[in-house]
Amino acid sequence: MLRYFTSGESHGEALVAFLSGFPAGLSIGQEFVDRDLWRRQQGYGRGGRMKIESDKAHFLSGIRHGKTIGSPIAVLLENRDWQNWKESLPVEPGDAKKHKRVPSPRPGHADLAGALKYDFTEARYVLERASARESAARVAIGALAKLFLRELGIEVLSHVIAVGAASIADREIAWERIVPLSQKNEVLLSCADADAEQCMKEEVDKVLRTGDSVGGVFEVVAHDVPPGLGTYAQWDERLDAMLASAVMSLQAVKAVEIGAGIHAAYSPGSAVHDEIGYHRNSGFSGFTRTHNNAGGIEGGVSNGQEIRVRGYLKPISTLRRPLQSVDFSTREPVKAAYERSDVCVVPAAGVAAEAMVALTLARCALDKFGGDSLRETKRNCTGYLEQLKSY
Ligand code: EPS
Repeated sequence: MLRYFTSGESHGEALVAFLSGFPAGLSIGQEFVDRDLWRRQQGYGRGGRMKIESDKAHFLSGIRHGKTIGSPIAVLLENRDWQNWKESLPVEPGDAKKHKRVPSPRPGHADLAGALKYDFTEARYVLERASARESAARVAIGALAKLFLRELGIEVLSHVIAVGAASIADREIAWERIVPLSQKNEVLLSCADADAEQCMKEEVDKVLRTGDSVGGVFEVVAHDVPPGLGTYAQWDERLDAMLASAVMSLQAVKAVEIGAGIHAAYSPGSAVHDEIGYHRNSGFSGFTRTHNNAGGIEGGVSNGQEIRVRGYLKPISTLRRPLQSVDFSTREPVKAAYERSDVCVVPAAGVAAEAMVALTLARCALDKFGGDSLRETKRNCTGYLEQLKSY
C-alpha cells in the first residue's frame, strides 16, 4: 500500500516527507521535482517568505542511480529561514527571552483550537505546524507520484478559476489550455483566461491596499485516467471520497467539489447527467459522453473522462488589519496577532492539490494494478487497457 506523511515546522530546520510502498525502477528527474516545488512558490499575492525560500528536493533514501529501488523514500527540504529562527525556535531549551510568542489567536487560523488542544499558553508551536509551508513536502512526493502516473499515461495539472469575486467557474477550460500554464516561467494567477487573470490581479491589489486577504477556487485536472480506479464496494475506497479528503486536507481549503457537483445540486437530473454514446475507437473503451458534469467519477469509480476536482480556499487568516481577538495571558480584548504573511495563495494551493490528487491516484493505481517493480505495474496496466479495448 502506498503510504506517505510529512514532518517539519515552518521555521524549523527542514521539512521531511516519507513515501513508502512505491514500486522499484521508476526514473526520478530531480529537475521535474524541483520545478513543481518552484511552481508552488509562485503566484501574485505571495509574501516576503517566498523571497527567502528556494525549495529543492534533497533525497535521503529510496532512490539510487537515478531510480526508485522499492525502499521507503525520504526527502528533505531545507528551510532557509531557519537561519533567522535558530535562537527563537531551538530544539534545545534555549533562551526563553528570545522565544517569539504569538500572544493572541488569529480568527480562522489553527491558533486557538491548537493551543487549547495541546495545552500551550500561546500559539507559536501551533502555527509552526499548521502553516501551509508543510505543503511543500507534499509537493516533493506528489511529483514522484506524477512521474509514476505518467508511466501509465496519466497527467495531473491545475489552474485557477476564481480569486475573490473574479471567476470563470461557470466555464470548462480544456486540458490543452491548462498545459501551457504549467510551462510558464512567470506566474501571475495561473488562470487560462488572460482577461479574467487581470481581474483576479485586481482582486489581490484591492486587499493589498486594504490590509485584507482573499481566497478563491482552483481546479485540478487528471487527464487520461482509465475507467476503474476506486470502487463503490466499500465507503472508504470510493475515489471521490479519497480525493475530497486529500484536497480538503490542504491548509485553507474549506470545500471540495467534484465536476459540477455544486451546480448539480440545484439542477434537474436531465441537465446534470452525462449522456452515453459509443464510437468504436474513442477513449479507453469506445463509450463516449456528451459532457463531463460528473468530473470523471461515477459511483466512486473513475469513468474514463477527465477527473476534475475543485478546491475552495478561504482567505488567508493572517490580516494586516487584524480582526478582534483575546490576549492569551490577560484574556483582555486585543487585535489578533500579525506576522508576515501571504495575501493570496490560490495558484500555490492548486499545485499542492495536484500533489494530493497525484498521490491519491497513484495509490488507487497501485491497488488496482499491483506490482513491486514499474515493469510489473505497467504490464498489468497494459493488460487491463487491452481488456477495455476489447470489452
Ligand atoms: C504561512 C505564513 C507565511 C507563508 C507560509 C504560510 O510564512 P511566514 O510566517 O514564514 O511568513 O509564507 O507559507 C510558506 C512558507 C510556504 O512555503 O508556502 C502560514 O501562517 O500558514
